[in-house]
Amino acid sequence: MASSQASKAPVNPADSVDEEFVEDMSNFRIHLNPASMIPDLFSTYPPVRDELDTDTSATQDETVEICLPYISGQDADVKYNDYGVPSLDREGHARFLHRNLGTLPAPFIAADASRPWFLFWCLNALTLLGEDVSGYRERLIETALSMQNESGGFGGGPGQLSHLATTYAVILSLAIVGGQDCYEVIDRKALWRWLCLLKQADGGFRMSTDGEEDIRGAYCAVVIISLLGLPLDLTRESPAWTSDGTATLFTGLGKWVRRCQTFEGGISGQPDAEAHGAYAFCALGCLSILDTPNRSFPQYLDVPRLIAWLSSRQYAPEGGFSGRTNKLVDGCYSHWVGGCWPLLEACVGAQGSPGAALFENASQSLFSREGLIRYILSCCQDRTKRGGLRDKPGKPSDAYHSCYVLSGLSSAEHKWELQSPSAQEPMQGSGGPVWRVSPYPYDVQIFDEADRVGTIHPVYTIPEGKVIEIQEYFMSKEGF
Ligand code: FPP
Ligand code: K
Ligand code: ZN
Repeated sequence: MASSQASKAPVNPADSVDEEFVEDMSNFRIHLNPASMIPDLFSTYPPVRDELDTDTSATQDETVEICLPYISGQDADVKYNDYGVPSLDREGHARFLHRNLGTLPAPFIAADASRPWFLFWCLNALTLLGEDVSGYRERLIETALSMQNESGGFGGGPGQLSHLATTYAVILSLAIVGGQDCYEVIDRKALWRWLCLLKQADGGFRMSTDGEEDIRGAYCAVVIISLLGLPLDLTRESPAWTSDGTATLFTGLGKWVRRCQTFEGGISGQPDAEAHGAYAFCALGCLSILDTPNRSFPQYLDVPRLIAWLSSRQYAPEGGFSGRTNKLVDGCYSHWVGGCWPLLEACVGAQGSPGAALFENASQSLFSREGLIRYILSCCQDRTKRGGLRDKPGKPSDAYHSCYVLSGLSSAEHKWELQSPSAQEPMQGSGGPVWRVSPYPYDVQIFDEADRVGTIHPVYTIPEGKVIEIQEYFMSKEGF
């Protein structure tokens, strides 16, 4: 083409075919492979590595080996954008999640007591993907009713003992789908009486009557109480009831949470145990409801040491978070650890607090959003027909990881700000500070706009509009 045109017109040297130049240009295209668009930090072996040979260092090395081809853009079957980042397979993941709400194969019998969790994980993940879940309303209501006990709370299935985790999962599911018919499933009076039985004299909550007392209980209980506007008064049957009548469902809870901060700076499931990222989120979520983060965090926690520990959870080159010291990166910690950052930013960056100057530059962050987004989009997607999101390459996708990987992606893509944090009232009810969300103001946005997922409330982890709707519904109701 070029040469025949060149013969009819005055010769422009730029039009002539230079074989050497063409050769160079094709080399140039090779240089433009995704790896060249990815910072060395995320595409090469780590500059510092543990040289003491232990099982821990060996599995860490193996994990880097497994993840590197994915994060450094080496997969010939994957289309990368200009930053070497693959796109989100929305359709594949949505299909996977809808299937997980259907009949599951026999091996899932082991997860029978976690059926409420499957409802929450799938409904929340689908909502993050922008899917309409209102079609599940009737089935959800029927299922939730079958799991509710007259003595209060929800079990994992019909005839199962009420448990705080399954109760939390059912209530969040009902809130996600929303509407009066969903809300009215909940027997709030029985639920309140049951929560009073779980509340302990030392301030914490058990997961079930006679069950273990841990920080999941502290988080799940305050989420339920504040979403449903339950009274804080204790029944006389509560182990935490005091004869002077002053103790409430919240009494001593902050102090109990404080007992879970460990020598490492992280938070453990109960006092004197090992710090874990999932429990850090429970602690911060709980304290964010008891009061605004800029008051409640420093009141009960050593915030700088917690930030140091949480920062150590992000690894390079993987880019994602681990759950605890000396353990491996895993997609679900994109939420459990990733979800701590907006809460901490609200604490450290609050107007008038000493750290506020840190956030004067709007795109300042306490963690590497780029690293997390690279890990999620490169390593956590099952790109086969199966779809769904996962812990890491080589692990099967599942509903749990789909929910928490997408939740973490949402947190990395958005900026949350707590407005008017100087209000004197606790966060429950109206008139308190309001969380506001906007797209994160990246200097350079490495993900495509089409891969922006929905937003979830940084404390309640479900779409923020759904939090307001259920709170307003019960606030406008007289009594139970
Ligand atoms: C260790 O698993 C995991 C834990 C000790 C905590 C798990 C808790 C949660 C995921 C969430 C709890 C929160 C609520 C609201 C119920 P592992 O040893 O398999 O993983 P690891 O090696 O990454 O630590
Ligand atoms: K894990
Ligand atoms: Zn995981």
